[in-house]
Amino acid sequence: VESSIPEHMREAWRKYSPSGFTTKDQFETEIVRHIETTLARSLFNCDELAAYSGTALAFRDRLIMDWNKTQQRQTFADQKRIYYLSLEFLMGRALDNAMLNVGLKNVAKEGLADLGFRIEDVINQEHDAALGNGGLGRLAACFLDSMASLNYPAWGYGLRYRYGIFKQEIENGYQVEIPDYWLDFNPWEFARHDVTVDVQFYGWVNKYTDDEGKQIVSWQDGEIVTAVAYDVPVPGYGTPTVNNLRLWSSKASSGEFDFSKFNSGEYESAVADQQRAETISAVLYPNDNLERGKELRLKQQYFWCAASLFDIVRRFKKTNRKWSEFPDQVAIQLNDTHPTLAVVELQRILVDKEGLEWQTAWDIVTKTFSYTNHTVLPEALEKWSVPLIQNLLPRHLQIIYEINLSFLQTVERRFPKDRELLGRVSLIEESQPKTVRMAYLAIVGSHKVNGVAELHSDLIKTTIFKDFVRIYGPDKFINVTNGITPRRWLHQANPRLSELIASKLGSYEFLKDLTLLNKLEPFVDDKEFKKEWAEIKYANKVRLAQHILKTTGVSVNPKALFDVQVKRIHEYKRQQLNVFGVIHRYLAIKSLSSEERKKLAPRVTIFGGKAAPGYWMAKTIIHLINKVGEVINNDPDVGDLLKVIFLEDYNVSKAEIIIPASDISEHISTAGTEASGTSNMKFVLNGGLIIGTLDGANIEITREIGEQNVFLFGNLSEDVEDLRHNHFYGDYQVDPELQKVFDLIKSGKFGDEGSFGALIGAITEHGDYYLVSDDFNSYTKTQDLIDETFKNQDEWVTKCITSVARMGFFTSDRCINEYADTIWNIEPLDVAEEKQVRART
Ligand code: 6GP
Repeated sequence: VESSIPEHMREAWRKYSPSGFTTKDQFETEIVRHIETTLARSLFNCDELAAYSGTALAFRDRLIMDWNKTQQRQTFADQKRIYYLSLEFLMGRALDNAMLNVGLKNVAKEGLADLGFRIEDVINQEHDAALGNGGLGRLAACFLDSMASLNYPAWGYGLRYRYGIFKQEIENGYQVEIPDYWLDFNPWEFARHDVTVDVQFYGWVNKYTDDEGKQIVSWQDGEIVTAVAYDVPVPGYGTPTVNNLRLWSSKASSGEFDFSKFNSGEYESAVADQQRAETISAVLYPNDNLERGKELRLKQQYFWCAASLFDIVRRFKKTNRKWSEFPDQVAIQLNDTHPTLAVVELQRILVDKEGLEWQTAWDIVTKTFSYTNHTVLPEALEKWSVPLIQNLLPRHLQIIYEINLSFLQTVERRFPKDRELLGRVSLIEESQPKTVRMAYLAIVGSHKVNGVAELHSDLIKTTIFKDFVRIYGPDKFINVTNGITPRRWLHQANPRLSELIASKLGSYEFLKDLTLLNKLEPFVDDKEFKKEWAEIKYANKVRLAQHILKTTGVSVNPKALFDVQVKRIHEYKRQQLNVFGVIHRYLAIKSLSSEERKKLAPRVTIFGGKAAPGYWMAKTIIHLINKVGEVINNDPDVGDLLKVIFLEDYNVSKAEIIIPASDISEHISTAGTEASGTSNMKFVLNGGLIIGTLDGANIEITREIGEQNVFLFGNLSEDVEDLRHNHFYGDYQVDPELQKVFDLIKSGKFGDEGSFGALIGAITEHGDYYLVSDDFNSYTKTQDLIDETFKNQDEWVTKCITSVARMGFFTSDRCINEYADTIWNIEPLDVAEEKQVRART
């Protein structure tokens, strides 16, 4: 490398290269230095935010050194890397995670105490990095943690949004969205102003034959926007590996506004150009499981794919290998179809820029890419309008048509005379306007396609991708059941439980090998252990109760059963079923005498989650929950027997408080609609039980922990189609108990009869697509069973412990190893030597 220091001068570098703090005194030295010099503050004006900043900077220094070494090690090792392309990374807070992964949280705790701070208060100063909507984005974050913890040479590539997912406030029971400007002080990113890529948009395609008779295709003119790299270190747990997450930020290609315009007095248009460029990475689209086909979104996708591909190809070219070796060095995972243009972009680079033959290039492309599908919901499947692509990416549209042509020719040869098949699998849908089916393009451009839980992977093979299974054979389509990182979701979120487990198992090794949890099972009869277990759950509930009181003003009894449903608000996730169930319970309480009421089990039903700003039904569900809460929480007949809470602004850091405090959590989607779900795993791992439908990963969780430990209810996915049909054509009637709930809502008891009427109408008049009425009876009966079971606390705790002991399968480490073995064909890097060096120093 041109810019490296000559060999004879490297000794000085090595001698002075910092080694980072390990002791409390060193930590204090570092934090005070950072507060006084980096932040220019002093002990006379050091608030908690300054203490957070100083702590973060001290830990960052440590991470950077490991990060640099990791990057060097991976370059020297020169082995295959995995690039995880995701438009969303829902990282949450970084400091606590960094402290735990580096293994110096206690040092920091004591050091901060010496300096006058409580570590919890310092951690709470951090703004969540919320560059994602929900499951898909959080999965990407868990994967980064596992890839680093397992020492895989892995990079994440995403966008550096200036605004993450909006902050949610509840005003008069309605959701209000507040912009999430999160970059004021972000010590976890490094601007690489020297790592830039120019990305082209619009323009036109010039095809001609050069002097040597060669066909040249050149994409000309248009607009250039510059991508600037921002790198975020991703520390592994208990390993020197620190991987890189590279996020691209957009700016005008000159870096400034146009001076000629500026000097000639056209200030506004000069600034407008600059702002248009910056708009590309300005804001995360706030839709979960929904695609809206907006041009700016397509621009985001191409901008990010083009910059990432350029970067990956640049890195490969430094190794001076033949192009045929590209797939031996590079694996690229498409996190849903959002990065599918990367397939087209790589083909463009290889053919137009590097001069490879079409078929040679295409073989390289398909060996490189693989695609994960995260949903079967039709409204979430991306389809881009052909005229839109034509205008924004004229060359890419040509390549898509060429890919389609050669694909359809292959299909025709294999299945002659099946014209309908050709129409069904064409990458182009003959709609008005025509659209490109991105999932089909992703399948054709990949060597493996996976779903995220067994049922989901079966469903995509038998429904939306059925024809492609016929064409490619079944081996291209596989299942990789999702997982979660036990570092954040057990050790960080629930430190006391983690400690209790470690005390029984003899070490924290289970955080690296979660199957070791099975050694807990013999302790289900250990009285003392069970007592401590229950105490920890209670303490977590007290903490959540305090949070509820502080944020909603409602006081809840931590001895009550805490029933939690936190996730994005969506009709398919059926928060409406839950709130109708709550009203049903309210009616039941009201119908009892005060003597009878004493026998009931007190319950707190807790909701949390954001609705997409344009999703009116979801917003109406939030409104109903809040209004129901107002009535029930203030009804003296009810008292502690039932409280209904809506927690504002559900996000990763709030999940870390809520999940460990749950007794029962709800995963109640219409069967066949939730691809996997991942919070179901988090709740069970934290000693909570679940009520759920036979959907997504609930099925596998049940298989692992045993049917007696799960509260299952509702219709099966295979019956959904018939039931829906019956709503229109059979002798269909709404469940009578549910009808009573509707009557109460319609009476105006909770206000706003008009919009709540639409929620009811979706069920009574518009076919009840999500089967709320069909599942209502089974749901409420199962809730009654939960009440009964909870009364026997000893039995309840047994179920919880047994379940935790059997959750080993659901670590994202297992999941990442499966991807590595069956899709990416990559090996972890050996870090034993590095660990020894570290142990000596
Ligand atoms: C989600 C699925 O809805 C969820 O079931 C799954 O656990 C998660 O992905 C991770 O696999 N899908 C999305 O968030 C999404 O937007 C396009 O899919």
